[in-house]
Amino acid sequence: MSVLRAGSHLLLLSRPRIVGVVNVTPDSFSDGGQLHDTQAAIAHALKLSEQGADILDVGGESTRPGATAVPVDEEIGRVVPVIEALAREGCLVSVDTNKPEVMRAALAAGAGMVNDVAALRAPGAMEAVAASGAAVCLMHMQGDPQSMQQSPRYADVVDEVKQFLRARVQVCEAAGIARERLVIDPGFGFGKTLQHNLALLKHLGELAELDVPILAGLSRKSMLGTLTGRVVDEREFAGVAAHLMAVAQGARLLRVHNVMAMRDALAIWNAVEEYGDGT
Ligand code: HH2
Repeated sequence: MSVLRAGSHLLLLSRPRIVGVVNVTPDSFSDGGQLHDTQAAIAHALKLSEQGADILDVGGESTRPGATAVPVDEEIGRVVPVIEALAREGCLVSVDTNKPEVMRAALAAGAGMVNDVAALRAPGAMEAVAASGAAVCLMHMQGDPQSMQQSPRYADVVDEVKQFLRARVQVCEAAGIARERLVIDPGFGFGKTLQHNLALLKHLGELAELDVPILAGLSRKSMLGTLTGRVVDEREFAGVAAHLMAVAQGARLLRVHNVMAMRDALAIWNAVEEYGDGT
């Protein structure tokens, strides 16, 4: 049975798990000052946990196309107090960052996982995770958030993403990060056209060959908007549908904003999986 070792936590992946998004960015809460934003983020995260999130993914910098970078100290100031409070409550917390300094501060604050859209490619990132017992999500991205959507190109998107992730898994293992601590993610929307995203969703199961749990992050993404004509906060139904398709292709972790909607969908999935063969 597949497990994820994440610091002091051991997460069984016999059924799909929910990663709840906790953005501590000025545009995600009311921006009533740092303390207010911290308290609002903690309250929001605890609500997601009650609703069924297995992992709380705390991020202090937006990675949306064209987003501007946040200085290291500011990012640490945003995420560390939130991580400390959630870890104290016994939650499994992941930090959504690509900066080694932020990783180290978050791990010291109690994070059990690093979620890196750059797959530990920044100098020092690999070492920061290797020196801890934390899990890590390795995501594929073509280019960087500033320019990635300008003209993404692949000869074969599924194969290129798979080869990239295979190489990153090998580098991690060579650095001493055991396979049980690894998660891979094709990075929907990160340097991909609609066509690329659809190909990755349809053929997500091919990544299972790498024998590492797969995370899918489709929640509120622009591909859902393009297909449905819906604005960001009206994409929940489309997101649930897309995530269930990912689960059918073997995804074991789903990064979502609306935990309750995903939990209900997975209740159906899990029941069919468990009892569907009975008489
Ligand atoms: N998507 C976003 C951020 N982090 N991490 C992983 N592993 N996979 C993803 O698909 C992924 C991610 C972007 O989503 P969102 O949280 O809505 O935006 P922001 O980066 O502004 O917080």
